[in-house]
Amino acid sequence: MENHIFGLIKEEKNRQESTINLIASENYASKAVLEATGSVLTNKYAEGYPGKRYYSGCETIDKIEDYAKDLGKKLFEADHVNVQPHSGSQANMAVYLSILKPGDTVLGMGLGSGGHLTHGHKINFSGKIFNFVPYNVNPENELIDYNEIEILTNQHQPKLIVAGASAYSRIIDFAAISKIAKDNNALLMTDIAHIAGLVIAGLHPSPVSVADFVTSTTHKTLRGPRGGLILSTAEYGQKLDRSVMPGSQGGPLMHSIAAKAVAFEEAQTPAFKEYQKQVVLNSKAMCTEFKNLGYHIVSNGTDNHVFLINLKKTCNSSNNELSGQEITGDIVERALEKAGITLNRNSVPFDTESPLITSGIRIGTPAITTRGFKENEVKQIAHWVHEVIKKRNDEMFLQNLKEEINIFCKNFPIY
Ligand code: DSN
Repeated sequence: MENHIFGLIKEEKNRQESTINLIASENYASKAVLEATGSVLTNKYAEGYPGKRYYSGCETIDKIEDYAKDLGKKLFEADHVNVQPHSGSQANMAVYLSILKPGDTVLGMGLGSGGHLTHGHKINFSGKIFNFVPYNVNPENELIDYNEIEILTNQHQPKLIVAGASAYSRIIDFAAISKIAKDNNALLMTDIAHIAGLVIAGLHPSPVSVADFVTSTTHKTLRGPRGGLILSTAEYGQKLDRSVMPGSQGGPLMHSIAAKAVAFEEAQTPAFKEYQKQVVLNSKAMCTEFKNLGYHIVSNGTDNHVFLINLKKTCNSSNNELSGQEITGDIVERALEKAGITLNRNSVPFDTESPLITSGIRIGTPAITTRGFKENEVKQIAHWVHEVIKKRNDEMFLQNLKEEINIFCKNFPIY
């Protein structure tokens, strides 16, 4: 079928195939996931849960949701799972509404330290409805400061602590935060949207046995369809389900739930574990290459799929090529886009620039690893990024590099 929108979908597919994607929260879903997402399941209304729907004709739908739940529980070794959240934000909202009242105090990682909007930012529903107190990374080493979490918890006696991040490159000690929560009679929600795939593969400690709630998206390292999920202890299962539907959502997106089940099946395979290992190897290799080029990596390295570069501190004494340059995240993001490399500008801890400008960029390896890039390729990409930063005003250079990257990408087809 050729019409305007299908032409544009083709155009977007070509963009994805011919450019390098370093956006840490994106990935390329398998053809099977795409097929389930684009299936006739999109036609069906199924408000409610398996066996308790508000519509007839849900016999097959029930089997699909039950199957997705069984796989999800097995994959994460959780007591209870809800696969209906339309997104990570909806998942977080459903947890908050299941246990908090407006005005309740919650501790969450500040956006500037790598947290997420829904972890209490004042312009987000979370910060508007609840009294969020932010915790930040240590200004010296840029690592989560567990002492500060303990002090703030003692001081504010939150009902809930939210752990997890969108831009943090180190292992998070969920067990330590759980102990602080328990000592203060607070509940713990961990948001593993970014690291879910690493958790499944055993490359990051799982929070499932130490947290009351675990939320995630399904489309980042997990490599499924866009969507969310929530895991909880058996104790909170019923409350949580009511908070998702009817509390904060209506009809579930059954095509997306089916695609989540397909992704869960894929995540059980040895190939998925190998993929996650390579994601981390690539991240570490690329990070080291940037360090060798004189860049300041936030927290001085990475343990996972992502790392941040503070462009304001790019220069060190061994690299005077970059010294004294006034570079911001937005300038680098735009120049890289012209050269066929996509990533996002990102605030760095205690950033003095606005979130629209930023002093940093965030680099992630989930997508490029899916298309088959290994250490050699990611080192090459680090050098390309470096060249673009140096020659960001040279339009001819950026155009030529875009063509070179297009040819390079043809060796690594996505679909
Ligand atoms: N927008 C996602 C990210 O890029 O990390 C978080 O929701």
